[in-house]
Amino acid sequence: MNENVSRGLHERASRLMPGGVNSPVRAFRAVGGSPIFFQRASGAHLTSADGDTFLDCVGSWGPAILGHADPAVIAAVQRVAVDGLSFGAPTELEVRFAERIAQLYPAIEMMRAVSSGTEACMSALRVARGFTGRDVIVKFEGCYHGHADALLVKAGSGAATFGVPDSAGVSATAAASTLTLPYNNPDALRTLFAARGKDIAAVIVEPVVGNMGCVPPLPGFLELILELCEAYGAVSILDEVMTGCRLAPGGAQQRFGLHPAMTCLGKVVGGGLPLAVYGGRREIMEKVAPLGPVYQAGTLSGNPVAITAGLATLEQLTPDLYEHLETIGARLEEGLCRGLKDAHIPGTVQRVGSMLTLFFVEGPVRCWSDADRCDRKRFAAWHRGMLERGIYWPPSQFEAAFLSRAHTLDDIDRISQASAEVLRSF
Ligand code: HOZ
Repeated sequence: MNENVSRGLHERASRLMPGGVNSPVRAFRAVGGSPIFFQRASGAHLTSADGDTFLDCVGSWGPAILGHADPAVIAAVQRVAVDGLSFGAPTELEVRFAERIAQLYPAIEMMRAVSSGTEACMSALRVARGFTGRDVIVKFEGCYHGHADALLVKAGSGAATFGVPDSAGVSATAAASTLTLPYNNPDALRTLFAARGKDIAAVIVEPVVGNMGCVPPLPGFLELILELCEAYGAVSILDEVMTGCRLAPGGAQQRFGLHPAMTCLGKVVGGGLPLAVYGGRREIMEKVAPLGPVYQAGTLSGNPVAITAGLATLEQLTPDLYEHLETIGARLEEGLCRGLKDAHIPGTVQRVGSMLTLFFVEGPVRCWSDADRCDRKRFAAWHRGMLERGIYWPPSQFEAAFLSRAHTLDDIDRISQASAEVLRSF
């Protein structure tokens, strides 16, 4: 692997961008070395600026469920782009997109398109506060819902990766109304509601956590959140930015049979372009301006090119796709576990569908304090070994890997073999 061009680019980038990147985890600080700069992606493969090809397990952190540069999505984007990139006015495309989302997510009776998952979660919280007239937000340690002030409290993803779960620059006032609980702990949730239930505006949760690595919910945990919210007049918000359209066309809520008050979507719904959605029960969403008093707006919201990429992706979310994702996901889980066992390395693989994490700690990992016990040094060495074998894995122990329609069984076996080889070398 030749990294000279990437290193040179990173040096130039570092003069102008913090860490030389536009999003922290990309900087490779958690795994050492300097980040690979990319030029092209196609199917399951990425080509670096150095001319190396990698088998990709990041999938742009989730959106690339069909594989990179899916021909139908690219063709649709090219067709629509010539008609104008942004109007700042409504289009028929947005109507078709909203109709499709409403079909896939019966709990979303009304919605807004925005440009990022951060924006979707931040707006959903504002609406929940406006609807309930209450301030308190409940989130779970290690869950990440974007970088809005009130949500950067005990956050996962990059915040966990760099050990700054409570960001500087967040005022005490912004953080004061955010209460955090351990994920998968029903007793803590019941106790909090018994004490503060009438103050709680919303509980926001990743239905399968991707941002402390992949952590599935224990049976009944999500149901309890929805039940308690309902009983106390609080708004339940499923943050399906990662899981939406990934675990099923209708996301985790379809997979687990849930009907939340509000939902946030991102990543897959935009097919690789900046697009996200928040929405939910009609009476809640009717609080949004111009119908109601909660303000939220955006010049690029509902951008026609992004909406087109989203629509062209949603059209391809067939049962075959999910069957394939389940098959390759299970095979990778099995292959990675075998590698750990054969090399006698303590670790566990957690997976739901096509999102998964190899944790360097004995499992199960049920919450942040479990994840926090991982051997980060070992992860960094493993990551480097995978990279040297042409596998591009998320450069943090606390992110999930994502598979796509473009991954073949041979690709999966190659990943498992590479992992086994690296683990044996420890
Ligand atoms: N925090 C994002 C995933 N959880 C990473 C985004 C990026 O670096 O592109």
